[in-house]
Amino acid sequence: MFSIHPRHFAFDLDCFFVAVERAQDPSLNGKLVVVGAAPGQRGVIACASYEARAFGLKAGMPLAQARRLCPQAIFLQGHFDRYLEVSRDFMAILQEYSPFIQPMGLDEAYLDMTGFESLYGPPAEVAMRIKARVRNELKVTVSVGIASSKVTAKVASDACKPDGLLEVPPGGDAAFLAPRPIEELPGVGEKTLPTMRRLSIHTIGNLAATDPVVLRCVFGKWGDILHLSANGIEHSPITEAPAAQKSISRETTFPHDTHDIPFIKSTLRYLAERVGAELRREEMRARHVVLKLRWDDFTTLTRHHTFRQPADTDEAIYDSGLALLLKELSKDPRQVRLIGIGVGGLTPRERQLALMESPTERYQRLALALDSIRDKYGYTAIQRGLTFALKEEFPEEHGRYLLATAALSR
Ligand code: TTP
Ligand code: MG
Repeated sequence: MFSIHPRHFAFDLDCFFVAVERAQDPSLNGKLVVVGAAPGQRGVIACASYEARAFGLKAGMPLAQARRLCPQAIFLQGHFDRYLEVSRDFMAILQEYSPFIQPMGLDEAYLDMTGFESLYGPPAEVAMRIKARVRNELKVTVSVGIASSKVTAKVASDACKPDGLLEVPPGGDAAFLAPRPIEELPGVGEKTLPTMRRLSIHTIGNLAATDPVVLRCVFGKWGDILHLSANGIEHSPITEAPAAQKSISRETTFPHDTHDIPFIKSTLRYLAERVGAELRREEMRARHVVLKLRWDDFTTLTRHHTFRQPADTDEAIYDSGLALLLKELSKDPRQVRLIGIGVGGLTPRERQLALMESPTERYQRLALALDSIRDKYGYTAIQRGLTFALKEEFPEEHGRYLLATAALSR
């Protein structure tokens, strides 16, 4: 028998707002970049690049002071919509790996992966895969800490920034935390720090060794939590499964506006297969399909089709999406800028009691077989002829196509 060790992952995107700006404008790489407000405007720093942090710039600092300290920095107003989009896509990736997710703001989340080893392999390996997906799909980097408690995982993810991965082995939490400065412990901020100093608590180990009765006297109930945290003991497990998902969708903006029907069809097929794969992974069926199109003038439309019976095959999703697409393309000469396909009205998949295997069931078995091959070897390991056209348009990496914009959205 083997025992199951708690494995909590803490994810935190590196230098989030600046990273998103750099993904859009690579000429900002390596430069002193501050996201706060446009030149001449008042406000505080939201995010300073690591290069700018070396000059003492940090989040919360008034921009006027930042300009004095570092006049050569590039000050950007930022694109909050885009940060929200990346954040949503980031959480969507994490959610694919465990339903036990606890988002902490836009760029940070805990994931409970306890007991998932038989499914994904060693925790550090799945962390590497998630890091690669975030890099490829979102063009930003994420640091990951893995440990038996969320607090230790968080300290580990901060300690390995940027683009790091640090796993504290099961049972190693207290020893990992002990020598680290007390201010690295989440919850110990500018307010608590002077009190800690008065109590001669300088390292997390000092806090762990302090009598909890003393801590309770000084910090009240919070003292107990601090004591458990310092010892690397979990006090608030991630037990909340997110509310049932109501829809699954994938969309992408084309590298250039197009009315090339075979190419649009291939892209639709690819997106439909990705939607189908997720639908089956969630063990759900869908009642309807939604097609989304954005024309070159940015007008957007959605069209729905309801299945006679809930479906989960790529064929059902694609065929309905295609019918809706061809109808629109035949009557509208505009170029397509974006295409998306989604499914809704999700209902759990239950076993059917049919005595004879219907064509639908054969498709279902085929889809499940394809999914398991792709889970192992990537999307491009096995393809239908129709999506081959994508090879010429989109680069391929780690067994999937890199679409011009993230193909992940819900
Ligand atoms: P953080 O994760 O605290 O910082 P960061 O991602 O910029 O850098 P790090 O690599 O150290 O994680 O915050 C995430 C984003 O939240 C940050 O990019 C901008 C925004 N933010 C603010 O708008 N105001 C703030 O005071 C802070 C701390 C962050
Ligand atoms: Mg961050």
